[in-house]
Amino acid sequence: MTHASAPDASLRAHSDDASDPFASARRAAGRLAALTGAATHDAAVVMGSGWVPAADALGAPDHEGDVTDLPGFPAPAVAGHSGRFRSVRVGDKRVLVLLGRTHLYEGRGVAPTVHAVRTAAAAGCSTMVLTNGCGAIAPEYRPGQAVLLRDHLNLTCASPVRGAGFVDVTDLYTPRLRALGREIEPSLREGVYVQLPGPHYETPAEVRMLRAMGGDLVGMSTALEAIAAREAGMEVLGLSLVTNMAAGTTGAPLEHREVLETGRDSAARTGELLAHVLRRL
Ligand code: 8IG
Repeated sequence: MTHASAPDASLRAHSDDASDPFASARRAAGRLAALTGAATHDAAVVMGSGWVPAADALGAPDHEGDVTDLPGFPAPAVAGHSGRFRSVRVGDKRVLVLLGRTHLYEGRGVAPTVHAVRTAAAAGCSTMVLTNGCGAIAPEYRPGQAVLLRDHLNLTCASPVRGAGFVDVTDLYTPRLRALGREIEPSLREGVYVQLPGPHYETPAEVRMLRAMGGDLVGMSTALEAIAAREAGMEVLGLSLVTNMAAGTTGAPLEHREVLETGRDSAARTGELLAHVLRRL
C-alpha cells in the first residue's frame, strides 16, 4: 500500500536532501531503526581503508545491510570499501558500524561525505569513532602501525558547516577518548592527521611541506567528518592505520594494493583495539 506513494516520496526526499542534510540524516536514522529494530544506537564506527577486515572482531552483527538501503547514502566506488553497515552489540553498547565511506574526491560535495556521521548523530550516537588508512609523514612510523589522532590539518579548503556555525574544534579529538585508547594500548602514538582532497597521492615536495606544517599522517578523509561530528555534539575518536610511508620517504611507489594487504595483516590487532575501546566507552 505504501508502494503507490513511493515515487512521490522519493522525489520529495531528493529536494529535501539538497536543502537540508540534517533532515536527510533523520530519515536515514529512521530507516536504520526500522531495519535493525533498535530505536537508537550508542556509538558509531566508520571503518576506513585497511580497517574493514577488523570489523568481525567487534562481534557478530544483529543486522547487516547495504548503506544504499538508507536514504542519502551514495554507493562507494573504491575497492576495499564494501559500502555496508552493521548493527552490533559490543559490551553494553549498540554500535553502528559503517564499512567504508564516501570520499570528497568522488565529487559529490562535502555533505555526502559527512552523511554517515550525521546519520549516526540522528540515531542517538554520542561517540563517533573515525578510522582511516593513511600515509606516514613522520619517519618513525611504520606500515601496520595504528596511530591515535591528536589533531588535524584540514587542507581541503572546505567545511561541512553551513552559515555562521562557528564550531569550536579546540579539542576535536576528545582527550578523554585518547586517554582511553592509550590506556588500552600503551604503545599507541598520537599524531596530527592531514586531510587532502586527493584522489592523487602527494609529491615528495608536498610531503616535505606537510611535515613542515606539523603533519604526521596524510590521507583523504576524516577531518571533515570529525568537524561534522563535533557540530552534531558527538565525542570523536580518530584512529589511523599507517598503510604506507608517504611519497618520497622511502622511494617506493604507492599502490592501493598495499592498503588492502596491510589491513588484512593488521586486522587482528586493530580489531581487538577497537573492540576494547568500544567496550569501555
Ligand atoms: I591508505 O600516502 C593512504 N591514503 N593523501 N596519501 C594520501 N592518502 C593516502 C595515503 C597517502 N595512503
